This record gives sequence, C-alpha cells and structure tokens, in this order.
Amino acid sequence: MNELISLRNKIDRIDDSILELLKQRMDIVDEVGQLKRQNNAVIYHPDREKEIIERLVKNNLGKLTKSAVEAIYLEIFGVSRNLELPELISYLGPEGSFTHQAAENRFGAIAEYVSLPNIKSVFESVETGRAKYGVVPIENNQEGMVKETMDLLNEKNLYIIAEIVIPVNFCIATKANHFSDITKIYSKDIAFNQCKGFLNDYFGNKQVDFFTQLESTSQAAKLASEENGSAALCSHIAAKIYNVPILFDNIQDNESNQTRFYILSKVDNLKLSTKDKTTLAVKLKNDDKPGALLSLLQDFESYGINLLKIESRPFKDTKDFKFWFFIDIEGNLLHESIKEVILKRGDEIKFLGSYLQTL
Ligand code: PRE
Repeated sequence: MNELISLRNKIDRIDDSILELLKQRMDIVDEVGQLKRQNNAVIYHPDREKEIIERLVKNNLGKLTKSAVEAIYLEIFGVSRNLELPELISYLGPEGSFTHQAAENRFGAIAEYVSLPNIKSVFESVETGRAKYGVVPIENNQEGMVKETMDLLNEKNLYIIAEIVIPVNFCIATKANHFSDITKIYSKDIAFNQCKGFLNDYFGNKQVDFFTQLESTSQAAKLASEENGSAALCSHIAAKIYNVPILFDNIQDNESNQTRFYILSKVDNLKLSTKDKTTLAVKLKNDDKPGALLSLLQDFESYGINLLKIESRPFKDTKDFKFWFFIDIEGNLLHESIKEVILKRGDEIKFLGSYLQTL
C-alpha cells in the first residue's frame, strides 16, 4: 500500500508540471488568438495541428502510442481554439452519431456542439453563421458516396476546409460485469448487421427479442444506462455520453470499414500543406459533343494534375438526363496549375475547397 501511495505521489508531482506547462502554452495561444483577431485571420489550422503531431511522434514516445499522442493533442488544440475564439460546431446528429464522434475527434470535447437532424440543416447553420463549422459525412468505404452532401456542396456556397476519416468501430456498452449477465441488446439495424459475427459467437443462442431495434445507437446507449442488465451496441461516443462502460470493443465484422467526413466553412481557409486535395463541381459546356469529358481530363494531364475521384450526379432542375461531375484532384488552389485550369474552364468549374489530404 505504501508503494501505491508513493507512486501516486510521483504522479501528482508530474501532473503539477504538466499543468504548469499547459498554462504556459495557453498564455502563448492567447497571444496567437489576439494576433489572429486583430488580422481577422482564421483560428482553425488543421495543417499546423498535423505538423505539430507529426513532429512530436518522431520522438521516442516511451509507452505512449502514436494515436495516444494524437488524441491528447487534439484535445489540447480544442482547448486552444476555444480560448482563441469560442466556436459553435454543428454536425449531423443525433448526439453520439459517428459524425459527432468525427467532430469531437477533430475539435475536442471542450468545443461547443449542436446536433442537427439532417445534412441540409448543417449546411444552413454554417451559411447563416449560426455555426462556425459544420461536420457532415461524405463517403463510407463500403457503401460509397453520400449523395446529399455532394448535391448540397454544388447548390450552396460553402467550402470544404478539412476531411476526417474515422474507422466505424462498434462496442458493447453495458453496466453488466459479464456478458452472461446481459439480458437484452439495443441497437440500430445497420449496427446489428455490421456485427453479426460477434453477436452470433456470444449471443447466438438467444431468442429474437433479445435484440431490440431502435432509431439510433445513441438511444440504445441511453437505455443501457437506465436499465440494469441491458446493453447497447453503439459507438464509443454514445457510450461516453451516457456514461456506460464498454465491455467489448471493435466488434464489427469488417475491420476496414471507414467513413470520411467534411468540415464545412464559409471561408475557404487556403493554406499549403505537404499533401493537399482539391474538390470541384464540374458542369461541362459541350457535353452533347463527343470528347467533352476527355478534354477536361486532357487539361488535367497537360497541367500535371492527378485525378483522385470522379462521380457523376444528375441535374435535378431539368427534365432531361444531364449530369455534372464531383471531382477530387491532387493539389491546392494556391498551386499555379490548378488556378490556371480553373481560370481556363471559367464557369464550368465551381471550386469547393482545398484541404489537407488524410488518405
Ligand atoms: C494552435 C491552435 C489552433 C490551430 O488550429 C493550430 C494551432 C495550437 O494550439 O497549437 C495555435 C494556433 O492558433 C496557430 O498556431 O495558428
């Protein structure tokens, strides 16, 4: 016991030092904030945050993992940004959704969030200035692109300033101490489907009514927090919000299931980084003539621009079957080549944002 007390004393001394250094860091961040406010500069700089993390993880991390350092620093950046200027972040809800988790991963637990019921309302909250940034899903690597997000980017005048990729991890959250004490599992249809293997291994002998389908996994976590013996199949953040301990983690069948999200803003926040991506909405003028798309791709080739993605979307305001293209290319609007192609193509191209590429 004496040994425990002495170890805890050591931890207390280290915590004092960490806190003292954090206070010093925040004094400097405060000065950065004053400078930025004077110059009307953007607070959020994902490129700088990435640079800091990349520099730190090159050091000997001892028992810390790279993702632990990242998680700690993303929280610190969240506190910093909140000190520089408290910002409201809207996301596609409900609370505890994967979009909420993506937003918290990026902006930290300290930021102020608002959960909105659909993707359109997230766009509108940023457009009207009610929220500074909006977080919406754009792609799941198993299910493909989120059409509504692509269409709204084409219709509205917002910019993509960052992308976040998070693994779709499910857990079993419950107050029960052992899986044999669980009497019921709540979740959403998609989650039940994506964890079939685990559920079959551990609960394959149960009756059908052991599994109860709800509207959202957050609702499941809420019930698991209220009813003894019940469990929720949900995201980490839903378990955290409702304070339900995680009994099993990462129980999804497919380990490579990942979702990509965009952070939207009213200003384009252009900044060069080591690996940028630019997203465009392209409406070809001569699309009734052969080679219209080829000529665009040839322009990319002649300017040395690498195409990353091309998706076609229908125009909804015409009776015919015309379409536009949602395109990702490598590089930044600050690169001459990209600027020139966009200038050359005139109003055929709508610029949707240049941002740090995470994949
Ligand atoms: C800081 C905070 C927010 C930015 O997104 C990037 C970095 C940080 O905490 O290090 C400081 C800061 O505002 C800046 O370097 O521009």
